[in-house]
Amino acid sequence: MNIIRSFINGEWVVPSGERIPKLNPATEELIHKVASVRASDLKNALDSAKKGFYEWSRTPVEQRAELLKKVGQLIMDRMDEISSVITLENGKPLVESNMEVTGAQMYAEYYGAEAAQMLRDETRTVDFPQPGNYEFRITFEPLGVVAVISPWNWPFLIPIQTIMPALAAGNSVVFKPSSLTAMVGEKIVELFEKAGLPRGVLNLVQGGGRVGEMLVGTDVKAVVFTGGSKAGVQVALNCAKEFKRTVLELGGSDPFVVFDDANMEEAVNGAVYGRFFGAGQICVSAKRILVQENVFNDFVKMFVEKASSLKVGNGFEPSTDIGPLISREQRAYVSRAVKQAVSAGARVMCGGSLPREFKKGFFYSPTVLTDVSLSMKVMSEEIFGPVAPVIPFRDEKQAILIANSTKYGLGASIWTVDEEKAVRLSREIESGIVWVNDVAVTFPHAPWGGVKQSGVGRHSSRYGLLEMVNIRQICINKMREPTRMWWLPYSKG
Ligand code: TXE
Repeated sequence: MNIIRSFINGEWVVPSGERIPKLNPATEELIHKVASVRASDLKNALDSAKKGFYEWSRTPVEQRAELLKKVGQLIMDRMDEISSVITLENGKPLVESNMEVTGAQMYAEYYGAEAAQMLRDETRTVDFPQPGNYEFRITFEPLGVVAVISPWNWPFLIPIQTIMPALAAGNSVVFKPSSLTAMVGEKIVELFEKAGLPRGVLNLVQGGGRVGEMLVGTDVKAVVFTGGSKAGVQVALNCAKEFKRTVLELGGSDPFVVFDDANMEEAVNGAVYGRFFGAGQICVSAKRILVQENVFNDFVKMFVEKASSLKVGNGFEPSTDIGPLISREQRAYVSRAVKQAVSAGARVMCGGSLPREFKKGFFYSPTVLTDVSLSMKVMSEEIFGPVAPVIPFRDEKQAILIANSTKYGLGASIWTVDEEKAVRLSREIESGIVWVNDVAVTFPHAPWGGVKQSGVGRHSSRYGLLEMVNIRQICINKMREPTRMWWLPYSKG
């Protein structure tokens, strides 16, 4: 039986903690077991990361950036191997795994090319009380050991998105992938090892939520957590005790708003992709579809037609559009939410059940629901599965009201030919990201993150890099006078 390892202090190890079995979500076969770390392994990882930090933080940023570029090259060289491990563990179609790998390479290239310039010292002068009296140097110092905790739905891209800026800034990292995609975690660390990252700068600790919690409780200086809002709150509370820097990229229930002036075919295709890629298990999936009432019926007809034509199957089959859900529990949750909606009056336009043709695998049919209300779970909670509730709206005002009627605030997607209207609406919708006539695209150049229960902080772009540093001011007084007018004593005689 293949055992998934950890990487501590530059060595691959098989810790003696709990063994977590991992099933192939498409076949339910046992593919490997994850060897969880124990507290003593975590301590070793932390000790090693602290030593790694000493060396890495003193390595010139240009040299650090070169290493990231090397990792980017290795990512492309090993694309097929990485993609097939992603599909094996996560279940998504190979073409989506390839998209993940290509996206990750863009991050390596971006931070490899830009980090040095983004972290260059800045100098400002302040004319107080006389011209040029004060000079400020603004410097960007690494924080120390950063914990990176990641989920299973983008098991390759998300760790790369978050590890790259942490390392570029001069931090060392202890990385904990989801136990559901632990082998992808191994692959990531192998790339950095092969690229020649010094010992201790990146450690890998395997295990479930409890290991994540223990890691947050160590003396790491920052936690970059991507996952569900429930665990995110726990992480925030645990970090608050010591004011650890936190970046929390959490769940979402994104509105997808279609106006009557939109290009309908494009909007329908966007909704099909936005809701069903990754089997709907994406933080920025189009989880609630809002359509202006005068085009509602036409939209639904076209949407249902396309959704029901998608092919569900094993991600390794080239004809597959939608793979399985990650686990039996996840599918049961999705199925319960649909049943709850139906019993409260929702109409199933397609799907709404487990596809009959599969004897094994955690598959669920692409589902479209109408006659939904805001109180149903499919509208109020984050449903991680291929389920699209569609709801009509009258005008802009009502669209905003429905769009904001959620505790989440990650992304939103607006479809209209009227750009002014789209921008006006974007500023009213409570979210960190808005796409206009597009959905769920991501680039390293633009900040990514949410508001409300979707989290705090940003990754990607310079904003993401700046989360990984202590922004320091060095204030230099250029005057050469024995006193300042605001110094004691206040009565100067
Ligand atoms: O999350 P979980 P999952 C969100 C997505 C969805 C969730 C799915 O919207 O809500 O992620 O991922 C570890 N202390 N995003 O089910 O269960 C756990 O072992 C410390 C948002 O994996 O929260 C795993 O490694 N760690 C997004 C990781 O946390 C803990 C992009 C996530 O687990 C822990 C992608 C604890 N108390 C997915 N409990 C975005 N906003 O960009 C669990 N873990």
